[in-house]
Amino acid sequence: MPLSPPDAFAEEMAPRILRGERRALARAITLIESGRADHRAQAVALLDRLKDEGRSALRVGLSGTPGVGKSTFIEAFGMMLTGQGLRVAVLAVDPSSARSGGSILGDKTRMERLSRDPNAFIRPSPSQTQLGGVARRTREAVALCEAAGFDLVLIETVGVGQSETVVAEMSDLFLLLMAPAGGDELQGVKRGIMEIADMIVVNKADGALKTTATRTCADYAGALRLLRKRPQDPPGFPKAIMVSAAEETGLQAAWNDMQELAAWRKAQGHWDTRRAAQARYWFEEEVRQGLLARLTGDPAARARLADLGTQVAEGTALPAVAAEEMLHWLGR
Ligand SMILES: Nc1nc2c(ncn2[C@@H]2O[C@H](COP(=O)(O)OP(=O)(O)OP(=O)(O)O)[C@@H](O)[C@H]2O)c(=O)[nH]1
Ligand SMILES: [Mg+2]
Repeated sequence: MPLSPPDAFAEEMAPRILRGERRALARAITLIESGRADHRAQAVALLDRLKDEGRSALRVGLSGTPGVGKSTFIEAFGMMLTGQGLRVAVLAVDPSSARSGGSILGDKTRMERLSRDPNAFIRPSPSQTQLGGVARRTREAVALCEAAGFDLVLIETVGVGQSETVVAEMSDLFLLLMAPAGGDELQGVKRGIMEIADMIVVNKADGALKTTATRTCADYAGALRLLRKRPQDPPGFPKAIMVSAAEETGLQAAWNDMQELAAWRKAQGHWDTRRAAQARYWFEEEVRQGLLARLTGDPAARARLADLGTQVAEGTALPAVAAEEMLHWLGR
């Protein structure tokens, strides 16, 4: 099928996205994830066409180590919200090494009820090699979900490595899902992750784990109090709470907390400031990735890099001078 020109495509697709047509949304996200230049042009035209519609969802990042209960939580929490008449989209950013191809199947079965709910939209992470690449596209998928009228966009990531930071850069609120654990394991939580969390949600507060969960929650609350106070936090935040995704307890309280935090940030102007800073971040990230692609994607650039590298290795050029020459060449 021949591709329609970007503007014509955007004109045709935009009203369908705005009506919340799931098939149109899924197709547009596929385009966003595509590596082809003509797909890219269509996707960008569509995003550009939708950017002034002024629709805004609450974007919530959710991270946690494998097995902590992210999928179970999203299913229970999502079902609760759709039950209240809200529309919920779920996207994922995964560092590609963290999961095998089985993840889509696994998540669809874990979120079985939610994936059949007409008021929910679930999109697994695309398989790409670079976290940066996946994340940039997920951020655009968030924008599409927003235009499609979702009230809440949940962005899930497995808590390994850098993906939390990247997800936090596209979220209004960031939740860290934790399992009940002994005191020693608390030490293992990286400070940087604690610092970006708005809420630490201790899951599995049920059955035999409930006592441990209570203690873990108190420990995290204590640890959060020791962190530097951030201007974007009202009194009481960041906070640690307990839920059981399996028994569906604590979920409404978690939602109330999220709404309270979001409302406060909006009223205080932190919301707009943060979204503006995020837009700047993604612009710069796009430039960085573009430069990198030019460096590695173009055979002539690779040849030039190899050639200059040889000169450096042989001692006929200084690394700094050769780098300067390379950058000049790229920018020509
Ligand atoms: N007791 C208890 N078990 C839970 C709860 N939530 C999840 N589990 C169990 O924990 C295991 C992992 O749950 P998942 O929801 O698949 O965890 P996940 O974080 O999505 O894991 P990955 O997708 O592998 O990163 C499953 O066996 C769940 O049944 C809970 O609230 N209480
Ligand atoms: Mg999961």
